[in-house]
Amino acid sequence: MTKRIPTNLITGFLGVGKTTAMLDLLRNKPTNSRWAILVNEYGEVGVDQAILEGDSPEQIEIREISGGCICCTSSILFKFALSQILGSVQPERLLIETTGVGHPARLLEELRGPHYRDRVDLRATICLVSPTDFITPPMYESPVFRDQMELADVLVLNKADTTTQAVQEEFLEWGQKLYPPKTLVAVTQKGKLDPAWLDLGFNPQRQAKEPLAHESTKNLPVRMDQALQDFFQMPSRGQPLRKPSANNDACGWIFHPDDIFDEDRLLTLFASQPKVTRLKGVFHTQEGWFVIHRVENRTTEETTSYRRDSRIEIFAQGLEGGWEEYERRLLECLIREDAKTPND
Ligand SMILES: Nc1nc2c(ncn2[C@@H]2O[C@H](COP(=O)(O)OP(=O)(O)OP(=O)(O)O)[C@@H](O)[C@H]2O)c(=O)[nH]1
Ligand SMILES: [Mg+2]
Repeated sequence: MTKRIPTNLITGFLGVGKTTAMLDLLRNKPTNSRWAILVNEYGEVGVDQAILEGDSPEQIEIREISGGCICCTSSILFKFALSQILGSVQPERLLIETTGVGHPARLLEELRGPHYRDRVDLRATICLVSPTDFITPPMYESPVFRDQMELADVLVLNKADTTTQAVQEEFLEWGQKLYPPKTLVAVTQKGKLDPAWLDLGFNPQRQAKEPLAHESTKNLPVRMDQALQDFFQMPSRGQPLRKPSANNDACGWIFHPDDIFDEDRLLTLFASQPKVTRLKGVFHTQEGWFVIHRVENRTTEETTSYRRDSRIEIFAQGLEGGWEEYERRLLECLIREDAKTPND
């Protein structure tokens, strides 16, 4: 009989620290235990796989599905990747990161359904919450945010370093009153999750309050042709690939690996964009390769060993000049050939 693979969903809104948490779990996993990661990115240009690849303690099986939520637009691509993981990779554990705007209900249903239940041993769904989202009343109006919290077995306030003790206590008190009761409510920082939480049980009684949240996108045509086309497209120097999302609320770019960015110009550009909800990218700069994040008006930068290309994904609404103008500004951050010194 095939072994059922222990599987967890890591959910949470944009930029709360899901990938950071997965990296921390990978660093602390038992040596020689083979894990696989499936990451879903809403934007067309996946960045999380690059971040995971560039920072994982060892070679790890990662599959990324970008360009929509795996619960709707990209569900066929999800099934394909999952079957491949279950069939050929056969990991000892599978972690699935949903998109920050993803609605986990249909995905959980699918994983519990007849097709996967003999192969997937679904365990606790862990939802991370950021203090800013927790204390921002409009977030409770967001169906996706509400159901991510509703469907979680383990609810964790991350980024404790960015908030007060009072907010942390308020979160614990609020989380412990939710019904059906959460298996665990906790506070952490830097995505630090106790690996034992992964083996807590999954409670099938948890119901989505907003099951139709993604209904409008459920029957969008399968995007196989786009996926294939993307596979064969390559950027050339100074001419990145631009990939806006289907409803234009996000856009991604892939740059040739030999395009070198001026780090200061990039950071200045990102700091001057109040309408950007979330930005993440990997950049080849004159100082080396960096992962840059912008979330909640904070920019952070870390080195990475990823080298394949520079790539960026942005969530923004109402950016002046639209994506074309943004691309022009990104291109202005490139170091021109004739401006390079012989040592570059
Ligand atoms: N200050 C602080 N920053 C954190 C913490 N955890 C994660 N971050 C930072 O938050 C940013 C986003 O982290 P990610 O792990 O990429 O978040 P994510 O939820 O995977 O983001 P998406 O996949 O885009 O939704 C990064 O700059 C992290 O370094 C924390 O506990 N405190
Ligand atoms: Mg992520």
